[in-house]
Amino acid sequence: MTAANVPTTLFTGFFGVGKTTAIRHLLSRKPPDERWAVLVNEFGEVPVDGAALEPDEAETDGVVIREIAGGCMCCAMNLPMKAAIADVLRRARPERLIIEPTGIGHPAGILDELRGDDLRAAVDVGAVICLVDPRVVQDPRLREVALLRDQVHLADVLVANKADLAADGDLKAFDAWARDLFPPKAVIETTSRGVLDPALLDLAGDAARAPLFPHLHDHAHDHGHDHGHDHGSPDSPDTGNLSPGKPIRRRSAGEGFDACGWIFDARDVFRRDELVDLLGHPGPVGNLQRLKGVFRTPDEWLLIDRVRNEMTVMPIAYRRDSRVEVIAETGNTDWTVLEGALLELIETG
Ligand SMILES: Nc1nc2c(ncn2[C@@H]2O[C@H](COP(=O)(O)OP(=O)(O)OP(=O)(O)O)[C@@H](O)[C@H]2O)c(=O)[nH]1
Ligand SMILES: [Mg+2]
Repeated sequence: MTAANVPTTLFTGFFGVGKTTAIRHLLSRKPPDERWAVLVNEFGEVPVDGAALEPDEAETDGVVIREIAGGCMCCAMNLPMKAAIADVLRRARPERLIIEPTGIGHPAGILDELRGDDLRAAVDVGAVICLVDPRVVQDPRLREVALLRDQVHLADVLVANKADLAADGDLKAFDAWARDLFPPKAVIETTSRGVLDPALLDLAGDAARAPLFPHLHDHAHDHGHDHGHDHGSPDSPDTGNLSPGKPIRRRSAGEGFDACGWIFDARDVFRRDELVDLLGHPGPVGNLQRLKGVFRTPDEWLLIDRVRNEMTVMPIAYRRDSRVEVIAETGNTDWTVLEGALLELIETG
């Protein structure tokens, strides 16, 4: 039996705005007897969101997480995304599908795929939900960067997340800006920690919303394939040959950003305080946009999550391997120095 009309929701928004947090919250409200699938497409080659989404043991029922690594736009809009959607529908047979593209993914490409001949019958595309940080609404970048404008423009639902970190003035500016957009949004929300009404997943989308910059995703190949991953196998790197002290390193680049990720053997144990200190001040990394990692430390496994200068550290249930992904604006980042510093923090003996 093939999948038909699986309700599908797309979460968009820039690096670190809170997409995964919102999805995690919605998963926590999933009716216990339903099966949901989440497809996460990350910019770098070493995906970490899957670890963050991995539910506690008690909640594993009925949630399938699938990651596609190397989500620079050329790939996200291309075969791997379509193949991954078809594959997850076929294998997981979900009753609901949630898709999180990379923070710089162009939603038009994914929507084209979802509404195209191959997937149209399988999915029922609901509202597109775009998260923004209300603190940047007054930042000219949101108005000028074509990609971010299209993320906002194509959304049916616009959510100001991280309201707890925003000033009243930011929230007022967000509201005025959001209400002024044309065509108008179906829903405008303000929230913190991604707390959203699950009913948004059943809201119909407006397929007539057209991108302002429809050719943006066609041009993505201009950046060249210096990220060297195999387009035929979009899954996480093979970790079969890992050994202690010898991490796998994967670099990628595109759209003005460089990413580097490492996966360490599960037997590598990192000295906690120095690790937190290093990732808070990671030396010769240019304009750091995003850092996500899971690490084994002597007492517990930690999720370390940094969005520009804001960092959080918390225990995590994931135990498979230590891994970290760093995204910086293209520049003079020396990844070798960071790798050396990380290796220094592995406990010996
Ligand atoms: N203070 C605060 N932190 C938040 C809120 N929402 C998310 N965060 C934190 O912001 C960081 C990034 O959240 P994610 O949910 O991973 O963001 P994302 O959009 O999925 O990030 P990428 O997938 O890397 O683009 C995490 O440390 C979250 O805990 C919020 O409302 N308030
Ligand atoms: Mg995410």
